[in-house]
Amino acid sequence: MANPLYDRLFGIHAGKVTPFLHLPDGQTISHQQFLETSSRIAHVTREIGLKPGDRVAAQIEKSPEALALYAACAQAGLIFLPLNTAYTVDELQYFIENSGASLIVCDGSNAENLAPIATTLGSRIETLNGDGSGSLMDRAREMDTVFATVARQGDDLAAFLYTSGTTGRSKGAMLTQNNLLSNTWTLMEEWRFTASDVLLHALPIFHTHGLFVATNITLAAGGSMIFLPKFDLDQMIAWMPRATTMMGVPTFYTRLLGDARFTHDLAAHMRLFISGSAPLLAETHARFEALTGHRILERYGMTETNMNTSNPYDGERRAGTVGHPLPGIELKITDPQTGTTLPEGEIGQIEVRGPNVFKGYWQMPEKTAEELRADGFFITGDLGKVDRDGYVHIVGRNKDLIISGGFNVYPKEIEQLLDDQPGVLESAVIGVPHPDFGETVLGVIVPAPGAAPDRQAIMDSLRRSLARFKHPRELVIMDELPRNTMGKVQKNILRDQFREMFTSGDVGQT
Ligand code: MLC
Ligand code: AMP
Repeated sequence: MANPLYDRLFGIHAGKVTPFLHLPDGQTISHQQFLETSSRIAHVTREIGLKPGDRVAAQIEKSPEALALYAACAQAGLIFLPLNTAYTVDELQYFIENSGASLIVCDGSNAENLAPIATTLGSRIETLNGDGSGSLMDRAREMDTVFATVARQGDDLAAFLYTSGTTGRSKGAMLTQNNLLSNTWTLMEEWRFTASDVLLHALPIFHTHGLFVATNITLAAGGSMIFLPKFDLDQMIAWMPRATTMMGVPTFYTRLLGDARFTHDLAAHMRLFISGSAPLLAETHARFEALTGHRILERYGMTETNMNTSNPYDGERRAGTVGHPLPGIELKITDPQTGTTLPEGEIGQIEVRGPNVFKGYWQMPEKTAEELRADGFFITGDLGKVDRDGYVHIVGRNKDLIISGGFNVYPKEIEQLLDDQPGVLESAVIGVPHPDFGETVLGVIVPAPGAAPDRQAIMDSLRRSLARFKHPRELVIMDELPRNTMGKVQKNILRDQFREMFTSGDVGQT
């Protein structure tokens, strides 16, 4: 096949007038209309001078046109680099420079801020707003609706997704066409997606979950999506009767359960509810089943690997576990120190190998070698065990990571900024339980001798550099940080100390 990703997900729908996207205003976009939009965008990229293998960085609101940009990149052989809409200009600068993006697609309101970065790099800026307006679509409208798909191999890169690291520097995970496609087929079959499925899609489309898991599977199956710009309870409840399936992070489920309009009857017709990106509490699983009769299907994945494990469609969906390794994917539990495989039932680091595993981090061979073994096993940084029935349990993380509402926050990045603030001697950033986001960010700062750090000024400074979801919900001042005999900060002691800070209900949002 000339271009497996494009041909198998998008090209197969050429000429189909069946609905692909149902929009909140009641409009529907057919497969053919979607393909025409993406082909027009592909022409724009060609006219700008982009060549196969060039990177397209996109920080844009979720819209049909934004999704069509992904398809256009696949068709033109470009590497798609979607970016969280919450990122600040400081954060964007790093991603754009590191990837060497030739084209930046951004919201019109941000074009001026990004112009200096584009000028330095010699890259182009086109704008695309949430309502589909902007220079990209102005140009696209003038283009032909047919584009000759650029030939690509399965091993060619399709996307870069940036993921932060424990050192505080983000790494571009390079995903090939085969990485994405292999996972798509497997999940489509495992979860029995067909052309009759209508997926309630309220996830962002700049991450693996909303872009690859949700969209690719729907495309491969020939189904359709109710394409909501974001998670909104009113919309979720209004549209659920039209859906057959839903995918969400655990916050989606706890929010639905907290709304009296979400009833047994509203969910009765649904075929499947899937959760992932963060741990689903067994208690949420049980409450959901008690109300709706549905057992949420929990799966486990990562940016670098797409999906690794899943609870079964037909068999027992075991609460508090992420199910079995997917077909074609090997999973082992190893000793973090020695790398040797541990006996069944013992806790160690989770390693995975399969066609889903990425190619490495963009221009970071050392980082790649630290996490991706020569034999193809990827060290996930998650700690877990496999029980007697083969179910994988994730029990913790061997990496310093906080997952807030499904978004990853790496403490190091925040600590580096806190340490630089006036009056701060040192800091520690930890994740503590939060009723809505699962975990939330707490900053602990130690004042320099005789100093009295201004917490408000510190928060204002963080706001300028960091995306909102990374901001500490609270900044606590302590005389010193707990350390072990080696001098290492004992974050577990801090986590225990502040465990109930946001669950006892007496602290507001910062
Ligand atoms: C929004 N805010 C968050 C936040 N999302 N803060 C912390 N954590 C988050 N996840 C901020 C908002 O900017 C806002 O700030 C305030 O918190 C409250 O906003 P909200 O209106 O309550 O939040 P909302 O916009 O509804 O977003 C919450 C959410 C969203 C859970 C719906 O974060 C979301 O869609 N998360 C999904 C993330 C995801 O797709 N992850 C997949 C990663 S892929 P203010 O100042 O305006 O009040 C992956 C691999 C895998 O992990 O396995 O899938
Ligand atoms: P990301 O880097 O955004 O892809 O996040 C991947 C991380 O999310 C994994 O390494 C896990 O720590 C976590 N994760 C994903 N799915 C689950 C799940 N079902 N249960 C627990 N953690 C999960």
